[in-house]
Amino acid sequence: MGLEDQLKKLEQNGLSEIKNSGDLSKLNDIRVNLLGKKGPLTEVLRGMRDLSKEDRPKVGEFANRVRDNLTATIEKRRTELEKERLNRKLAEESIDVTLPGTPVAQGQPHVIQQIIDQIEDLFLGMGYQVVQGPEVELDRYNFEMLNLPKDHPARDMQDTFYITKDILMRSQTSPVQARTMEKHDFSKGPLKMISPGVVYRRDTDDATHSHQFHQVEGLVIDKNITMGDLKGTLETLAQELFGDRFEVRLRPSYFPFTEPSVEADVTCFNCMGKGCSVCKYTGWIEVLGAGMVHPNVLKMAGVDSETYGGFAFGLGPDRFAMLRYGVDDIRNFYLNDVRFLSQFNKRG
Ligand code: 2NL
Repeated sequence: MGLEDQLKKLEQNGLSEIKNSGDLSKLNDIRVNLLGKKGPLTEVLRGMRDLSKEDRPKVGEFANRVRDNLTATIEKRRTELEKERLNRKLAEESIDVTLPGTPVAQGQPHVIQQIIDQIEDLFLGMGYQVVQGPEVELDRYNFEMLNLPKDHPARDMQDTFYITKDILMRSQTSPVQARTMEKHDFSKGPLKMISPGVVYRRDTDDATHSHQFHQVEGLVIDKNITMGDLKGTLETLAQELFGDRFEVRLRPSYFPFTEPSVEADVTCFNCMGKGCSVCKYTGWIEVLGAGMVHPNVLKMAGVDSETYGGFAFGLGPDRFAMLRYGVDDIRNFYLNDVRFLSQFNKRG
């Protein structure tokens, strides 16, 4: 067989081998076999030494074309196989974007804190400052400065956690207000503050009593503050926490630190004032205590009680939460059972 025939046969065999090659590594083997130094093409080209000078360029050109054709076909096949491999990979590794995601457990502020946050936002919006203070207090700030005389029953060892004769766990957040009033420079403007926080009483825990609970107290001191200012403020608070249609009613009461003192009721959320078992058929629910700051309290904090006066109120976020969510046992708030607390997860 002449060299040209050998080349033609080699080309045909090569092309069909390339066409039938099923994967990239086989294709590479084929390329090395066909075109490598020990391959048939090199072998044929070596035979060109024996050709005449006239035949050599013609056969040489033919051989080059065969090599180029084989090389180009191998490249084409390689591109095809690579594309196939990529498509296979994409199909195998495809992500089903419609699959439901893995839920991430998310916490939320404690339900009592949610209520405190809401109260803070409201009063911050009305220009009040939010002030915190120590839970371990001096008797002086917790009682003395709030016009609670030494023989007052609230100062009884039975009712308060005393640490020493003069140091106690605060039984209200008023000491924070006494401290703030004492420091306030009234020539720079009025004092408007709320003090949210934890307070302590020596109570035996039951459905309606907890030895540790929360209080938010509010205090405004300025010239010409009236009971009307107090009532308007409490109405704004009730409507923020319960809804637009809620009204506030003040009843006379007694606290040592206010004179006059009042108890504030809001429209019963259950019957909207008609009378039901929740409000004991009065149409009203008691939610907080308040009053005009007692002149003695002003004097003891170094405030001129002839020029300045103000109102104060104290409320229990625990009671608010119980009313709002129909919780009948205060201890639920302190057991930290996630099954209970997660019910108040606004994020669901
Ligand atoms: C309640 C209601 C109240 C106050 C707290 C207060 C604070 C200062 C001056 C005057 Cl610094 N008053 N706080 C006033 C009225 C009621 O709490 O049921 N307390 C046992």
